[in-house]
Order: sequence, then structure tokens, then C-alpha cells
Amino acid sequence: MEYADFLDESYVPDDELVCTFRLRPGEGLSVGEAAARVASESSNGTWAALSPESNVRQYSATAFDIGEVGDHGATVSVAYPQPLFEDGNLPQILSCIAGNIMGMKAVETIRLLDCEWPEGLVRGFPGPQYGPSVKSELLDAIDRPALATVPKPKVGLSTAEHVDIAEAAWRGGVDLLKDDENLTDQSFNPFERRVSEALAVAEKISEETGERKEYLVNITAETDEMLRRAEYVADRGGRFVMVDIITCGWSGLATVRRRCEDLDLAIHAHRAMHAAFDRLPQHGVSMRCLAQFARLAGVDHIHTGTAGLGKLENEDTPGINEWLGSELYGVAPVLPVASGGLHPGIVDQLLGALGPEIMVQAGGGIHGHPDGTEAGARALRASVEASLEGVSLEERAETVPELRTALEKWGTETPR
Ligand code: RUB
Ligand code: CA
Repeated sequence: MEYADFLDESYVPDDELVCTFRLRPGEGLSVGEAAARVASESSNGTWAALSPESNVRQYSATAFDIGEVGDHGATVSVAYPQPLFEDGNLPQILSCIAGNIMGMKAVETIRLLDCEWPEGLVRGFPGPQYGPSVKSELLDAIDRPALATVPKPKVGLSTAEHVDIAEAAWRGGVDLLKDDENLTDQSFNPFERRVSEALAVAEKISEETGERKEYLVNITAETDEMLRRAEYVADRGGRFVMVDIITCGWSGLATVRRRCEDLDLAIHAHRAMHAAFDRLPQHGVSMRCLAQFARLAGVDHIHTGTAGLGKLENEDTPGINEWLGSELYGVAPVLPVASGGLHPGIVDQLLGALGPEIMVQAGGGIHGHPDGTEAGARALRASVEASLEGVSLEERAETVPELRTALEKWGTETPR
């Protein structure tokens, strides 16, 4: 049992997890030799030749389908037999397919690009409870994108300031208040006070406007504490929690997902730190794969970028969103969230690129409006409605002065 045994260029996988990598071989190795080492190290081989007595080869991965060498290396596929994996254990799966291989000398760079999930593995995961159906089941955003806003400055506001901003944003037409990724339970804006006061105001504005107003509450913390915070949200009548899924980890997310089933809470996934894995095109784990893991783990919404229109860089938002909505053995789809540098002048291009089955989240693009948060929210809502009705922003701005002001301030440019 040695490296060469893990490569079979004519292999045809059947019912296995198939991962596509792009790699540059380490010095002195061919692509095929490097691919064999990847299949070996990520399943059950090692650097030394072994002569096992039992049939452990049945659990070995096989590298196959080696592509041409392009800009960032050559693509190779690796098939992993399902018994290699424990049911529903995402950390264990990732320790194989994105584990030691990321630092092997046999590859100069390697990136996990895509996974094809067999039914047997998918069945071990819960998937989302709601997904895009939050727009009609928990909100009144049936035929349009759900609209969310994160108060800015992102941290440092007092609870009273935070809730005042929320009130203005809800009244101006957004559906969801969202905590920022680094706002949890700080002394200037403690978790419990913020949640109870904001949810009370959400109820008031829901009655006033006749539209359900909800709150994506960031519960990110140590796992037991996340559960306690989720319970607090549910006790106060909240319907959503938010988790920074990369920084708190897949295991913590799995525990939260289980509890959210009992509490009937939807999960908003913020992906802060994803770019440590997915920014360099030649190395790491693609955002596409991170989004796949999140869907299996059962988040209802996840940030997937802005198709290049916002302030942050991202690979292939349309392709990721398409995967999140695709059929996967009956697992619910996930609602993609576009966020980061969005403002009313960009919305039309955004919906053109991504379609209306998304959540649109804007912070600075609402609270930076010259006439304040409520006007900013009105401008964003008007831009979304105009886009869906096929009316130009300029034309709609004639009857919506808040939109006119936003367009004068920001134009239709991408912020930096
Ligand atoms: C957006 C913001 C979010 C980013 C994360 O604020 O703070 O954390 O959306 O990015 P603003 P992504 O609207 O002021 O830019 O959605 O790409 O993960
Ligand atoms: Ca943020």
C-alpha cells in the first residue's frame, strides 16, 4: 500500500464523495504523483509503504480525472468511499478532505473547489429548517428580496442608540435588524437588554406598519452560552438567531442547529473569516464548499457575496447561490444573503446579477444616508421595488425624494 496505489486515472466513482481540487505539485513531482499523495493522506495512507493484513484498501480514496495545468495548477478529482466518514460529523469529514493535505510538501498549493455529495452522506445532516421560506413564513417579503440592516457604527452604540436606529430602519421599510458579526454581549450594549428592548420595538413597528419586523440576533459565543442566548431570544418572542459560523466552528453550529429545531428559530450564518480560506484562488477551501458545508449543517441564510458589486471580494456568487437553491436529496435550500458595501444605487445591478430570491443587507448604505436611517431605509426599499417593477432608479427617484438623495450621494458606484 503505497502512494501509487491511490491513483487510477480511469477510475469511475460510484456513490462516493467526489472532491475536486486544484493543485500545483511540490518540487520534483508530477501532478499525478501529487494527486496520489493527496488521496492517500486524506484517506488512509502515509508516506511509508505499508503491508496491512486486513482489507483496509476498501477505505482508500482514489485520485482520478487529472485536468490540464492552468493558471493556478491542474484540477484533479478524488473519490472517497462513504464508510470513511462518520454520519453527520462535518468536522470529521473536513479533517479528511481539507485537513493535512492543505500543508503537505507534496503540493505547493491546493484548493478544494467543489464537492459532489452522495445521498448516504447527505442524509446524516439536518439541512435548513426554513431556508428561503423565511420570506413568507416568518416575514412579509413574499415576492421580493428580504431586506436587512446592520446598525453602524458596528460596535460602540449604547442599547438605546441601537434600538432607536432599529426602529427607524424598520419604519423605513426593512424587514430585519441584524447584529454585526462582532457585536455580542459587550458592556456598552449588553445582550439581554438589547434583545428584549429591540424585540419589543419590533412588535410595535410590526403593528404600526402591518409588516412583520424581525431581528437577526448574534448569539456567537462558547457553545453552552450560544444555547442559553438562543433560548433567551425564543423566550422574548424572537424568530431568528445569527451565528458567526466560521469563527465559532462547525461543531458549535451543529449544537445550535439542534436546539433551534426545538426552539423553532431560523439561523442566519455570518461568514466572517471565510476569506482566510477562500481568498487566494490557488489555495484553501472555496466559498462554494463553505456554503455547501453550511447548508448540510442547516443554516437558513448565508452571506455569499455581491457578485463583485459591493466592498468585499468574492468568487462566483451566482454559481454559489445556484447551488444553494439546487435539489439535494430533499434537503431544503438556503437563502443567499448579499451584503457588504451595498446601497440603493447598486440594487438594480445586484438583482440583475442574482435575482430576487435573496436577502439584501445594507449597513452604511442605509445609515450613511444624509437624512438619516429612516430615509436610508426608504431609499433602499424604493430601489428594490423599482428594480422588481422594471422602473429605472432615476424615474422612481422623481417620486421618492429619499432615493433621489441617496443617488446624488452615492451614484451607482461600488464603494471601496
Ligand atoms: C456589511 C457588513 C457585513 C458584511 C460581511 O456592512 O458589515 O458584515 O456584509 O460581508 P455594510 P459578506 O453594508 O456597511 O458594508 O456579506 O460579504 O460576508
Ligand atoms: Ca459586518
